[in-house]
Amino acid sequence: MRVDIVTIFPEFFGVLDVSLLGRARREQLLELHVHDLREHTHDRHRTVDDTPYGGGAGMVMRPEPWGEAFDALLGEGESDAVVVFPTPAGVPFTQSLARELAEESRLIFACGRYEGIDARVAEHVATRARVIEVSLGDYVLNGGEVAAMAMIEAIGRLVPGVVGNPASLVEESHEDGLLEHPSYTKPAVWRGLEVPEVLRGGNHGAIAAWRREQALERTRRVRPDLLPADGADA
Ligand code: 6GU
Repeated sequence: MRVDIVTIFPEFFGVLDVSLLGRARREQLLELHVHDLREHTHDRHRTVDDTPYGGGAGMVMRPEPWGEAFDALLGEGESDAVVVFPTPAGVPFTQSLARELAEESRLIFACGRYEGIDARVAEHVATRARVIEVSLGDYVLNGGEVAAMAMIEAIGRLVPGVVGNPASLVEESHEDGLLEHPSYTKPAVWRGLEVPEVLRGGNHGAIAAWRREQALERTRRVRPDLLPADGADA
């Protein structure tokens, strides 16, 4: 998979060199390219923003640098890339969207700052590629950079080969619509706290049933919105 990121803060993305994604990058499972939006400005101050039409607080990113950046990335004709605009006004980013995007050959993340990007940019890019505006959740970040990083990590680890043991992807929170059961390792007793007996038994049927019950209980307690409204087990 190839991922392009356009940002006025390329240095944010240095962390993509460490850990699992860093290795995936070195092994060429993920090809990541970070682009500085200011390369597409032509004035002395490398201006990327201006005051909003209609008034109001804050600044809006001007469309021209974005237009040039997309011209450079998309080329002529229709592109097979999916363009992601991280924004708190987008559709929720979920594990299912991460799975869908992990199947794509090319993603472009357009990271806006300030009060957003002139709305014509997404409208224009949508005539040349598939565009989605995506939000991490119901809170506000200063810009799309940290959100893009979170999405790239969630998507990147689903690309085949990035996570060493694919079985570990199956048992996680959200993969089956439930939160994950609690996990334990050695020692069996730590500071007076015991690992549940059933996990030390080796009865795999009993262990699976216990884990499912724990996952259900935890989901009911902290995320009842994830369960079907009729109260039936997921
Ligand atoms: Cl994707 N961007 C920004 N700026 N804030 C957010 C967000 C995205 N998701 C939640 N808050």
